[in-house]
Amino acid sequence: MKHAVSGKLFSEARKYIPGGVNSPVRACRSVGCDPVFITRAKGASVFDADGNEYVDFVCSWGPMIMGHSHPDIVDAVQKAAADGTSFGAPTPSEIELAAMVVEAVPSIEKIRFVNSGTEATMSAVRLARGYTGRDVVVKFDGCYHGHADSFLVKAGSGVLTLGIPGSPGVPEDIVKKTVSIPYNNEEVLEKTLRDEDLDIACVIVEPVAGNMGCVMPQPGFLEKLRSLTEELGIVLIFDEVITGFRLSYGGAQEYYNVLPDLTCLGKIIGGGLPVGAYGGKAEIMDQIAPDGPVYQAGTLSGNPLAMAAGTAALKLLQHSTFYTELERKAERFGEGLQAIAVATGVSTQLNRVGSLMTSFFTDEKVTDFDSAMKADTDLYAAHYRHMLSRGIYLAPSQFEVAFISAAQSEEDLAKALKLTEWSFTKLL
Ligand code: HOZ
Repeated sequence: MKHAVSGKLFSEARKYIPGGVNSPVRACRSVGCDPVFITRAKGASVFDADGNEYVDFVCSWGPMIMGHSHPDIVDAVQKAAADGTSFGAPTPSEIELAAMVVEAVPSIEKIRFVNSGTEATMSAVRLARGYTGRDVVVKFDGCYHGHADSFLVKAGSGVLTLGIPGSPGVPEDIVKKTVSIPYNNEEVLEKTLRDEDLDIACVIVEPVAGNMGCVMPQPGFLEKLRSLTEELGIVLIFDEVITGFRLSYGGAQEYYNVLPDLTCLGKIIGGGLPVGAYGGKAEIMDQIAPDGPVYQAGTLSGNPLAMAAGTAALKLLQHSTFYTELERKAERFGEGLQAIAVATGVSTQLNRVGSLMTSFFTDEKVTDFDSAMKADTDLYAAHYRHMLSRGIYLAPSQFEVAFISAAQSEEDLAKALKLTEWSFTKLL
């Protein structure tokens, strides 16, 4: 496969954009190659500027659960755009999407739309602090909640991929207000939450960690988190930016039957347009301005194009067999990956829940940040390059997830499995 045009575009991009990208992982540094530049996408495929086609397992990092350019979503966006792209005023379309989310997500009684997952998480934390009158945020090592100051402590995603321990520019005083503890460790969790010297406002968690690769909650972990936070009056925030409308129509909280106080959403609820949202108990949400004193605002919040795309996407997800079919497809694909690992003798650990999965290049179980860090990232990098060269578009980092979409056909997945076998054989 030739990538000459992408190569030229990357050189051009680097003149104007730091690192040539608008989000660090896209620079592909940890997989030892330059990024391909995508010009269009349809269904399960993305196409690069050189005309190459790839089966897409990145799915725009989650939103494209229906695949790309779904006609219903494109139609909804085109119709909305014809009526104006932004008003900075209330619109009927935001009520429609808000009502659908409130109906779908068990713990959400009221919701506020913002423009990204980062905005959602930072606003939810401010709200939790305002509501409780306390300052400290507890998070989990390797979980990623966007790039707001409070979260860049032992964070996942690009921070982990690029090996950045924290970030210059985050004031020490803010770091002191964030406590990061191991994921899936009930003992440390209980000790931390019961520490009377800590003035804990909230715990924020990805109910399935998706930014150190896919790491599932161990049985009982989310339940313990819920019961402790409830007992201690600490606000529990689920960051469901990835898992919302992904694991089930009601998200991870429905899937695991554990209900948080606040939930952050993004990705799928925007149907591929920039969106974020946070919602939860009315008693807490009513603390937001103008009803309450906690301030948060946004010119493009509730943008009519994003609302139209999100509403169209959610309608498609309401099909009665949507999630069971997606689960079955993902399960078969996961089994195929495991069979290849066994047959070729390449040690991998497959972590999968629903249509989210990561094959870690390690022979030890991956249950937290430390075990994820044992993965052989050089092996992943070589595998990534093999797969890219044959038309399979994976996340350019061992510490991200692969997404299965409704658009991937059995043939697409069979092709990916065949090439995985070829790649693994070459790795030995
Ligand atoms: N932090 C995102 C994945 N977990 C990457 C987003 C992007 O590069 O678009």
